[in-house]
Amino acid sequence: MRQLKSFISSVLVASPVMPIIIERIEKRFSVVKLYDEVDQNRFLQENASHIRAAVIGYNQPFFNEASFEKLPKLEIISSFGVGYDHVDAKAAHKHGVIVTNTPDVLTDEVADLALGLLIATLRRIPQADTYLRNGSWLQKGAFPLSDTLQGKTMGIVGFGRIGKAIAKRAKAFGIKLVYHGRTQQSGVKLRYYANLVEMAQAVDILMVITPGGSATHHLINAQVLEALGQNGTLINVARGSVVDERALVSALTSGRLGAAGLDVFEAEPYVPKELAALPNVVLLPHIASASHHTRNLMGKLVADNIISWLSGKGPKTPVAETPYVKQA
Ligand code: NAP
Ligand code: 8YV
Repeated sequence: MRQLKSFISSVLVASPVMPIIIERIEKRFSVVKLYDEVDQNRFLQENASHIRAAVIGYNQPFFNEASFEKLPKLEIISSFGVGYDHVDAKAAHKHGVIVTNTPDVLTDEVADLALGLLIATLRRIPQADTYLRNGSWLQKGAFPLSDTLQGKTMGIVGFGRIGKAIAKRAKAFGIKLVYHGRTQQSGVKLRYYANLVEMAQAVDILMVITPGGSATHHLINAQVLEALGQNGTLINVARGSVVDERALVSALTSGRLGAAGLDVFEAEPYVPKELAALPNVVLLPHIASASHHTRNLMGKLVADNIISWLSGKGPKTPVAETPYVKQA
């Protein structure tokens, strides 16, 4: 069993992450890769006294109440991605641990993809590509006419950083916009709907971009999908948990909902085969932030949160549940 030197502050990496993160931290601090250890529990027991910081990737539910008990010297968890529903941030706060995420650096990339997915879904771009490649254009003639962006009203569910960046782009396409969130935002001129079902009734498109977690679990349920209706389109770039997937499959299969474009799913990377078999959906493997440019910025911010903290300068982007209070 490898024993770390006692005077070193170590950064724990629970599961594989982008190399740029480790390379950046390793220049200043000692990094321990838990995933390389055969007996991980024993390794943690023997080295817990040196581990002050941890890096965690998306959807790696390592940090819960039990892991905080195992790491009494832990001060900060730097999580990859803006969404951090895979980390129990309230438990972290209780144990005096700061959690950081990667806001802002991915906002434009995700908003670009959301618009791309919307256009692909309405104009059936992937289906048209398949139609050409499989010889249907030659055999059957022109691809069937599609739906349009023109004259549409879109309701944004979650009008935060990314929601606003999506709105900016959608406005340029001439789409009318309204929004829903838990509270009406001052200074926002768009119509606000406190009631999601009422908004779904009033729009052609629902664009979902809230955080995941228990507060938004199945926010888009059968009633909301019913209200969106047979000519309605659902786009989800938030978290799979926000949409009741069974209700969605049922609405799409029966024709009670027009179409859907999905970047996220309830049990990733599993995607229900009923969804994959439908002709009126566009499915993406959680790629909204997945460009070299943006993922590198996210990785750099993950590392910089740790470096800044261990250098005594505080975290760069702490989440709301674990605010940083500078010691006097
Ligand atoms: P943000 O700035 O915090 O915005 C989140 C918005 O959601 C806020 O306007 C908030 O408004 C609203 N909201 C929160 N809880 C809600 C609830 N229970 N019901 C209705 N609205 C609620 O976050 P962001 O940077 O825009 O990111 C949003 C989310 O997008 C992330 O948390 C992540 O899950 C997802 N995301 C996905 C990808 C991807 O690859 N597909 C990439 C990046 C982000 P109120 O507080 O007023 O309710
Ligand atoms: C990433 C995301 O795809 O930031 C988020 O919340 O969902 C995405 O940017 C995710 O972190 C997976 O690497």
